[in-house]
Amino acid sequence: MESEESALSVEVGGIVVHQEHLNAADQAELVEQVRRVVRAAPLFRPETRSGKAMSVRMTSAGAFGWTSGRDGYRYARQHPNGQEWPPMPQIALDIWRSLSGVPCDPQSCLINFYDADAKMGLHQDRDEADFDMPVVSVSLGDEALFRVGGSERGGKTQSIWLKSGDVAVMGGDARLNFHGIDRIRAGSSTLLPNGGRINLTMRVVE
Ligand code: MD3
Ligand code: FE
Repeated sequence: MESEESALSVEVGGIVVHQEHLNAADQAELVEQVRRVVRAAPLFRPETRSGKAMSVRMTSAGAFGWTSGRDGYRYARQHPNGQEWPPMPQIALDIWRSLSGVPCDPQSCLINFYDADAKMGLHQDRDEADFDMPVVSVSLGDEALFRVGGSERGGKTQSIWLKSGDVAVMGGDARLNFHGIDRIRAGSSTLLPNGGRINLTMRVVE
């Protein structure tokens, strides 16, 4: 399997985007691996911290997954249905091993599904124990307008379209930068037969 070295890598707001890191065949295989996860751990719609339903649907793989509920927003060892999360997609794990720059494996692979209208507001990822550990993200399907700022809310931001097969690595000072997805460009990819976008983010949690 995995990928030739990325054709191109660009830096935006301290985040390194390895463009077209995954070739078409590996993208299709990773989609199959994601489908296997979703069959075992169905997508659900978490609530935001303010209690509204998010437009993005989610599930997870690996030892820990992201959940939201009455007891708040947290990493948990079980899906809301009470079962443990399925194993991480192998292609995603291989990407982490080649690009994360750290010798340990991720403990969580969050899988976000965006339909044409979904978005994710600007936020920081700060529920992990060690911010020296990077986050590695893989985009599949329709293009997404990704926005990244600094570590303070309200600062300047930069935007970049993330495309299918792109891998973003958030490490160092960029790890606590505010970021979000403003919109999805419907119909920009044929990878997913019904359209939409899948994003996988791998993290060390503990
Ligand atoms: C920058 N996901 O799951 S991935 C998230 O496309 C999340 O689904 C977005 O933000 C998505 O938390 C963006 C790129 C990303 C992920 C984690 C980051 C950028 C990041 C953590 C720190 C800084
Ligand atoms: Fe995030």
